[in-house]
Amino acid sequence: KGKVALVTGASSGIGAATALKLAANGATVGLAARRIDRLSNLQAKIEAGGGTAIAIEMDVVDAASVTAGVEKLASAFGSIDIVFNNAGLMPISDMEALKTDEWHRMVDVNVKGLLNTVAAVLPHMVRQKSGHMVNTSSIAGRKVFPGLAVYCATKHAVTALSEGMRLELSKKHNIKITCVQPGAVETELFEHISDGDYRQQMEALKDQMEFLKPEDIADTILYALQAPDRVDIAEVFVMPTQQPW
Ligand code: NJP
Repeated sequence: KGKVALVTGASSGIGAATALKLAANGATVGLAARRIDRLSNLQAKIEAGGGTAIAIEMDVVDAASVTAGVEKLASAFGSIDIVFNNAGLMPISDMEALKTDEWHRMVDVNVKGLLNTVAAVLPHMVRQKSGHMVNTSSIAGRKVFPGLAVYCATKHAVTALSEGMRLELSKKHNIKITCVQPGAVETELFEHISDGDYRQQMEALKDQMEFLKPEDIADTILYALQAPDRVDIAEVFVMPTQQPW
């Protein structure tokens, strides 16, 4: 039977592109995010192409909503084989601007949201003695940039959590963990930047270089997921050719 996959942040960008590729490659895909209308449209698109998907309204910050969504998927299809922990946000600002709501929101979604998903899916994968978790970190999970101190802190946390889980889970429970670290990808991520100057800078960057497309990251993830059992692709760092920093 095809694998059952959960994708968080499936309503746009990298998550939507990856969900489409997973479905095109035979997986049954649970499409999770808050914007259910977008997820329903994506579900219809996947089904029109002969695939299987279900839209799952989920706020990753709300542990009960995550558990309910995971149980819905597992009970409908019998297992959870792949989880793409991808929901995230990046509202750039300097620390001195004290945008504390944005700081907390990033920690809540990018870190605690991921932990909520991990807590909900791990019991399934441990019981199955198999599974593959892919976590969206970033170049910001390897380096630090001005305006991005809190975002970088959250993505460094994702990198550390991924490696920690890999060390604990791969041999003992046959669960693979892959940490994906993209450079700039053309998605809606930048639309949530409330600081005018940084927003302008990001817009200007789009004229200076060609960003990655969400499908490029989806292809990378597919490559990691399709590796033979003996191959554990722990980290993948994917950059636009024209982004040298
Ligand atoms: O951005 P976007 P990306 N509960 O804005 C969801 C990382 N990344 O595809 O709930 C559940 O199109 C939101 O869904 P909704 C980035 O940090 C990107 O670029 O309906 N879901 C939407 O589907 C992030 O971790 C770049 O609003 C929640 C999705 O998150 C990941 O890639 C570079 C949620 C965001 O989609 C995907 O972002 C890089 C919640 N509470 C890393 N809050 C890049 N684009 O350049 C948000 O290194 N979502």
